[in-house]
Amino acid sequence: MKMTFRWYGSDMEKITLSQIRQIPGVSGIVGCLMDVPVGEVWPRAQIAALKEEVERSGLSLEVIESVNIHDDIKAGLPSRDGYIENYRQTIRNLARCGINVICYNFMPVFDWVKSDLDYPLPDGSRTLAFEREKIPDDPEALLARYSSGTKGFTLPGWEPERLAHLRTLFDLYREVDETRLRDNLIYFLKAIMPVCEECDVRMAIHPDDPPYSLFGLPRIIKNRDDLDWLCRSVDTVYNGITLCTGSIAEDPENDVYAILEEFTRRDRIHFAHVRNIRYMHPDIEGNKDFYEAPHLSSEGSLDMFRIVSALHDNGFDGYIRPDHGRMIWQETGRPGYGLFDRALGVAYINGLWEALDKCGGK
Ligand code: DNO
Ligand code: MN
Repeated sequence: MKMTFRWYGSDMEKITLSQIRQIPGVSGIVGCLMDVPVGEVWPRAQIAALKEEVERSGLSLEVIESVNIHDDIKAGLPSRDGYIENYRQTIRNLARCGINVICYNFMPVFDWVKSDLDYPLPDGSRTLAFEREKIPDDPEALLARYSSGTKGFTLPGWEPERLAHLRTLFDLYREVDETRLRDNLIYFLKAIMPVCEECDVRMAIHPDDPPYSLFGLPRIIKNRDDLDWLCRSVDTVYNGITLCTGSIAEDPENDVYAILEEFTRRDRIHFAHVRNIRYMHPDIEGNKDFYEAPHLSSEGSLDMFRIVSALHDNGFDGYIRPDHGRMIWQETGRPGYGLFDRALGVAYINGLWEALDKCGGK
């Protein structure tokens, strides 16, 4: 297992590489180029500069999150081939700079959706939360709420220049149901796999967050069967998964432990996002509201020991990162991506891993 930490770049956030370097056990950064518009080729010089900056601080850069997919590819428009060609070139450029894993998602229009970016917990910390009834019917209203709640940060997948045309984006998907979206994902994967094989770069799809439909948009990476379909449809290790425990478990019907075990054994999990969530109303049938809890098992609904064991005991040797953290100790910044709580997450996951290594784990 290689412990990593997501970092948006020195001009995008105030957390520094030297701070990250001081979190025990973190060996690498999960990086990105936030200023390349979706669909364009990531310039090699810019990737190399990022790599150099990260390495100068004693960390490595082997994972990218995310190289986002242009909506024309997801919607299957004729113009997709040009964007796919760009994506292939981006993979080559990343490979030349030593990148092994690319995280991406295939969610139409939006990346993750939450109802609150600043949900207060009894201990005074703030976290991300999802309450179904707080999600407006009109996505424009959600967009307005996000713009005021993000304190000036651009959330990945919520680029203002793209979402300025929200209606047009929604129109693109009018005819795209789950079947069409699946076909479009396979078309994309088949086109890029030869480049991945040649460059030894593993693709790792992030599950839909939340793993069910919102605003009538199709969702195709929601559960065990979807992941199984993905792996079988393009049957190579280069077609892999970012297993995000929080996202998968947002549907309480998903058995996150069994999914981790199965796909680790199948060698398809190249990257793991490890976080805990707490279901708010587990007693109400069908209710899926949750907030993102501290990583510690007793603070949430997931058993983190079982989660880490599922990876450890099945030979996981990919990249791990703590997922979103709460805002604690007066920290302010990008929602979900403070320094302190994520550092606590790293320490805790490392502690579980060490215990498994020393006693009990296979
Ligand atoms: C949230 C993340 C997602 C993830 C993308 C991957 O913080 O887990 O935004 O980066 O969905 O493409
Ligand atoms: Mn995640």
